[in-house]
Amino acid sequence: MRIDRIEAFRVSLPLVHQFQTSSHAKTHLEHILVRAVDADGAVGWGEIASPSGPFYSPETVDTCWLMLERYLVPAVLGRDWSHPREVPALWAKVRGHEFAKAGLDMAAWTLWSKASGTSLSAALGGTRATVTAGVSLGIEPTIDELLAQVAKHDEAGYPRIKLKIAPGWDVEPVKAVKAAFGHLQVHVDANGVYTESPEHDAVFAALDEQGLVMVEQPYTPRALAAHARLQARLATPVCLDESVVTVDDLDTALALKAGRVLNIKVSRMGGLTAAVEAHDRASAAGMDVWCGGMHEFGIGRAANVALSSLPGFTLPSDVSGSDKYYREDVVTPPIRADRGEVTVPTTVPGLGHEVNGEFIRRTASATLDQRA
Ligand code: OSB
Ligand code: MG
Repeated sequence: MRIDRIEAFRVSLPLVHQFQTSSHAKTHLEHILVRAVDADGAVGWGEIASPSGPFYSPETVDTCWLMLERYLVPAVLGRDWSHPREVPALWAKVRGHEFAKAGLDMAAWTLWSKASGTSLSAALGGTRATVTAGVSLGIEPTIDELLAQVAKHDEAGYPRIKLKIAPGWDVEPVKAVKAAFGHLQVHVDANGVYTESPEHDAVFAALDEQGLVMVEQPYTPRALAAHARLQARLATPVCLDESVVTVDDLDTALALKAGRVLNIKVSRMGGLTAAVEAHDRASAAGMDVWCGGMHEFGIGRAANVALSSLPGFTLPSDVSGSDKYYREDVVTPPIRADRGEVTVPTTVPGLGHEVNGEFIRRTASATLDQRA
């Protein structure tokens, strides 16, 4: 297989509900959608779901655009490969920039699965026909507003709620949600803003009493030893997100026992190829995994659903329906969750959703177009 043309589109969608994390608030999200065309005219789409600012990872939409244009697209165009697993080797000399790489890797997988007449799920090794979705809720202005958000998603049937926490917004909101919604699985995500300090140690000791499914990324990404020390004294599993960017990071985390759960994100790890490898290694080591999200539009969200159909994804994934985030999505049909279950497309070759290329071209604020 050979990709002869790659286009990329910067597309912005308004969010249904503003999302606040420990670092910033968002009302719109801008992602880069990648369209790859092979020598026979077959098309594969990928999504670069980088946040606009460098607060989750060092990457931004602008750095992704620059890397695509200058290094990554030229590395892929006109090169022969027979399986998408071989594609990351084409840009192996480029260090980092996993979000940008993930969009191209995803385009290669969707192109290959479509051209070979298999669903993306089957191509990745998926075995499940439906996957369980959880929702991720941002920091709300008040506990009452948080409880209203939880109630809305509880009524929609999602079995797991993840709450963003930050110093000053942690034990109290968690206790309020656990008290009102005892039947829900609750998990917290700190996005790395806590430190090893008596004050924060007390927060984790209190959260440990709440029967949470996991505590995600309490400390800054490189602090693997600190995560290991925390895991050693908590009954609650520690989950790693930002700490694991490469499969080598996962090896280090396993060696240090830095956490019992892994959030696998296609974007953070540089694509589906790396995500499948992380799944295989973590599952073999007895680590529970689930698929995290970056508020993906429909292309990345459909890829997350396909990935979540692999057997090791035993915990609910952040693959809530498109309607939790966006009024209008870039794929038809949008991703739908029914009582927290998302059906995995298994019969249609490729992504399993039509990409609305016309909408993407019409709304793009910038376009890149390179040919071999
Ligand atoms: O840490 O998981 C995170 C979104 C942006 C940046 C970081 C994170 C998130 C989410 C999104 O929690 C979850 C989703 O896409 O449903
Ligand atoms: Mg996270």
